Amino acid sequence: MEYVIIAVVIAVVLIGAATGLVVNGRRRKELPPPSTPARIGEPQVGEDAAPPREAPARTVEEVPLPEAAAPEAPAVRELDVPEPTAGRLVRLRSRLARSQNSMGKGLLALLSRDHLDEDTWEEIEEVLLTADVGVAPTQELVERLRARVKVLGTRTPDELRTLLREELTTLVDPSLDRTLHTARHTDGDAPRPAVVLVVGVNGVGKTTTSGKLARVLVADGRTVLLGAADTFRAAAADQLQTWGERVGARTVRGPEGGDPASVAFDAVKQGIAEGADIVLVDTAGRLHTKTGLMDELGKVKRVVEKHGPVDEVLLVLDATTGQNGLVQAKVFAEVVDITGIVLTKLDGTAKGGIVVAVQRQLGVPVKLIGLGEGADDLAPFDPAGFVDALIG
Ligand SMILES: Nc1nc2c(ncn2[C@@H]2O[C@H](COP(=O)(O)OP(=O)(O)OP(=O)(O)O)[C@@H](O)[C@H]2O)c(=O)[nH]1
Ligand SMILES: [Mg+2]
Repeated sequence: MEYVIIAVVIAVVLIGAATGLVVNGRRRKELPPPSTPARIGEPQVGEDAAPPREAPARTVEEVPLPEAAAPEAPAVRELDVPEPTAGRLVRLRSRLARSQNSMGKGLLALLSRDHLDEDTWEEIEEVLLTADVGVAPTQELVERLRARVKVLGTRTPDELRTLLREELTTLVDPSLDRTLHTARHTDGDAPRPAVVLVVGVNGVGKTTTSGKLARVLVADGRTVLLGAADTFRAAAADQLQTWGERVGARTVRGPEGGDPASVAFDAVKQGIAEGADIVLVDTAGRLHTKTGLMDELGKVKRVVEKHGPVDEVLLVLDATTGQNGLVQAKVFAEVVDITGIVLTKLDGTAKGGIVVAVQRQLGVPVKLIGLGEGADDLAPFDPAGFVDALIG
C-alpha cells in the first residue's frame, strides 16, 4: 500500500512538472521575439541579411508589442548610426561579384579560347544578351572586342582582362554625371530644401530605397524630412516612418486614400518651415482611384513644384525584372523628367547588364544600386567598381 501511495505521489509530481513545461513553452511562444520593437520586421544589416521577402514588409501595427514594455519604454529612442557612404561599394562588392560573375567570368573564359571562331563570338554575344545588356550595346561591344583581339594577336589572361575591363567600362559610360542633387537651396530670399521624388511601379523597392537614402543623408549630417505620398495603404506610410524613426527623420503623412499630391506638397511646405536640408518623397506604385498612376504622378510633381523645381526624380527599377523594367522606365520618363535611376535587387540577379540597357534607353545615369535588404545595402553606382566586380 505504501508503495502505491509513493508511486501515486511521484506520478503527480511528474505530471505537474511536465504540464508546467508545456505551459512555459506555450507562454514562451506567445512572447514577441527578443529584439527591440522598432527593429521587428525590418531588414537585417550585413552579410546575414534575410533573403528577399515575397510579402510586403510588416508594419508597426502588425507587430505585437510586449505589454509590459510600453510604460517603461524610454521617451527618446536610440538612433541608428548609419554606415558612411564612402567605401560602401567596396563592402558590397563581394555580393555584386557573386551575383554578376557569370557574365564577367563567362566572357573571360570565352575570350581565352585558342581559336576565336564565329561560334565563340556568338557565345560571347549570348552571354551579354542573357545578362540583359541589350542588342545594340552587345553588338557594339562584340565589334570592339573583335577588332582589339585581332590587333593583340597572342592573348595573355592579363591582357584579356584589361581589354575586357576597358571595354565594359566604356559601355557603362564613366562620363555620365552621377551626382545626387541634394544640396539645400540657399540662393535668393527664400531658402528651401532639396526635393527628391522616388518613383516606380509597385514592389520595386521605392520605400526601402527612400529609407536607405534617408540613412545615407543623415549619416552625412543632413536633416531629412520624409513625405509618405503613397496613400494607397496605411502600411506604406508606416513602413516609411519606421525607416525614418531609426535615424531620426520625421515622416509627413496624410489620411489613407488621401490625395498623394497634397501629402507631397505638405511635406515640402513643412520642410521649408523647419529648414530641413532634404525632403524625400516616397510615391505609390499603384492607386485607389481610377486615374492612371502616371497622371497622378505627373500631378504630384506639378503640385510639389509650386514650391520650386524638384531636384531629383529617382526612378527605382528592380534589376530582376530585366527588359520589363525598360518598358516601365520609358513610360515614367514620358511623364516625369527622370534625373537618375536606382537599380535595386542586383544582389539577386545575374542580369547586371540592365545598367547599360537602361542608361541607353533613357539617357539617364544609374546613380544608386541596391545590393540587399539590409539598411545600409544601398551604394552609389561607380562604373569602375561595378566592372571590377563583374570580372573579378
Ligand atoms: N534583395 C533585395 N531586396 C530588396 C532590395 N531593395 C528592396 N528590396 C525588397 O523588395 C521588397 C519591396 O520593397 P518596397 O520598398 O516595399 O517596394 P515599393 O516599391 O515601395 O513597393 P510598393 O510600395 O508596394 O509599391 C522588400 O521586401 C524589400 O526588402 C535590394 O536591393 N535587394
Ligand atoms: Mg512602397
